[in-house]
Amino acid sequence: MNMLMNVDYDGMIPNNVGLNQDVRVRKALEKWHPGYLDWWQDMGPEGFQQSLVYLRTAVSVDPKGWAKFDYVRMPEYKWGILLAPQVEDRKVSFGAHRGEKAWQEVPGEYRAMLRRLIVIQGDTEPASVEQQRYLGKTAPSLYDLRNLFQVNVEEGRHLWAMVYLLQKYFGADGRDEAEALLQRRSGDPDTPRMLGAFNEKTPDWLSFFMFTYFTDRDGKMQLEALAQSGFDPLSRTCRFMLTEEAHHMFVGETGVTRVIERTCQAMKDAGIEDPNDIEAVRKLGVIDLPTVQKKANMHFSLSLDLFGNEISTNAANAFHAGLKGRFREERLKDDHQLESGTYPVLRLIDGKIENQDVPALSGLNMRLRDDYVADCNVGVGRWNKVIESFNIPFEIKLPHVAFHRHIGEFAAVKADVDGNVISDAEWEKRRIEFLPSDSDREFIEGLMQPQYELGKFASWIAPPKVGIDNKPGDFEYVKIA
Ligand code: BYC
Repeated sequence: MNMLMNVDYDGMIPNNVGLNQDVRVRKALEKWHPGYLDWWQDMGPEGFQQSLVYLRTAVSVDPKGWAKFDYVRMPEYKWGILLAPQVEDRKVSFGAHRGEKAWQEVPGEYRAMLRRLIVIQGDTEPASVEQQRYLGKTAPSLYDLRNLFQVNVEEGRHLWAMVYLLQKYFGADGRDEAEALLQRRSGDPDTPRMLGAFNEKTPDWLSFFMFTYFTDRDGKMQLEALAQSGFDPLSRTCRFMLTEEAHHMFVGETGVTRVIERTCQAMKDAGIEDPNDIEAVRKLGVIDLPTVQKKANMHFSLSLDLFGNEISTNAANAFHAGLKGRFREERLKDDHQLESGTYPVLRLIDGKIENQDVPALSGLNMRLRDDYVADCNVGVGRWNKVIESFNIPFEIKLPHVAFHRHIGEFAAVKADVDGNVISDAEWEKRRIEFLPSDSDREFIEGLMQPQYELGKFASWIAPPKVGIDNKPGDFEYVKIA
């Protein structure tokens, strides 16, 4: 099958869902479009709307070649609606309906639950664009500037993806939710975004890399779980979104790697052996490793909150209904119904952190979170390999899951990075040992000076190993207007 043939690329909304024949949905989306563009102008990348950016645009859903690269002004980006190809005879693969035909329409009894999942997913996409909107002003290179904008336009496309599902399958209330997605604002005290981590600031580029490493990886896990959905249009949408998501995590992982590499190189050149000699390292115009660790602590703990509560009836119901599965459900060897059986969950029991076996269905948020932590550790291992290659005695470690939490049982206590419960007073005293302090923030802020010269990079970050789309090091990724 030639999947390219199914994509209508010339209309106002490129798509492979037959919008041309679907007049009602097309009209609804065309009506939503101007509001989206207003939102993009108001809340999208500040100061670069007229610049020409070397971006990839999804033009097909063929895994072998789905994107084309070209210069685009961001407001003219083609935000298309692309679903992974329909799998013939796809079945619901878990929950009470396991083995039944996957649904092409919303099952009435699950309508509210499904809408909630889609709205929460949709809400995170524009939120991240809002959080990152000032970063262009301090980009460490044109390469990084382009990557930021690539991530931003694709998060915009992911919003379109969720809005399509709302408009197509949820009638008037779907339309209202689609509007509301353009009204909420990250960090706004009156109309905040729905999940905590998406109301935090992304104040500097190290935070941006940590966000794309840790928070986009939550995105990956949640999308993987929704890609299992028995509601086929949601599954197909998420499967295609995951193709784009991989680049976002690449930006995060390689971004942090390049920061670490530059720091280690500068330390070596200056003959500094002690990674904790923060003052000496900072004088070199690079970010000391303990501060990198604190940023990781911050973004990892905020991202853990996105997995919800330890014990979750919502998660149990969504699995039972066949709407949200587990990570790589099809590879797991059990009955895929989980009506019996348990899962070990770290809980707060009488003030102590202990493992407890809970009904497998109730522990699903934590199961996904455990898979997430394992996935996070893979890249952390690669960061440590870089440090090791310079013979510097320092290891980046992910903090304990009880550390710095705002959602779930551990929100009730203060814990150090090793998971020891500590008093409020001790927490206040040691907080800056674990999380960036005002002076850490000021130092990083001071380093964040834009570097827009062709092929040049800011002092605190190494160049990438290879260019985007195999372009040479001095390629003009953004023609700043
Ligand atoms: N903040 O039963 P529980 C991405 C609420 S990131 C605020 O544990 P559940 C991206 C919860 O709503 C992926 N409130 O919840 C990354 C519930 O309230 P109600 C985004 C929270 O449903 C980077 C109550 O607490 N996608 O794509 O099992 C850039 C009870 O909680 C939070 C999804 O998240 C929180 N953190 O789990 C761009 C997928 N956590 O409704 C994009 C869809 C919980 O009872 N969402 N609450 O009043 C879900 O699967 C689930 O809703 C959650 C929460 C995992 C978020």
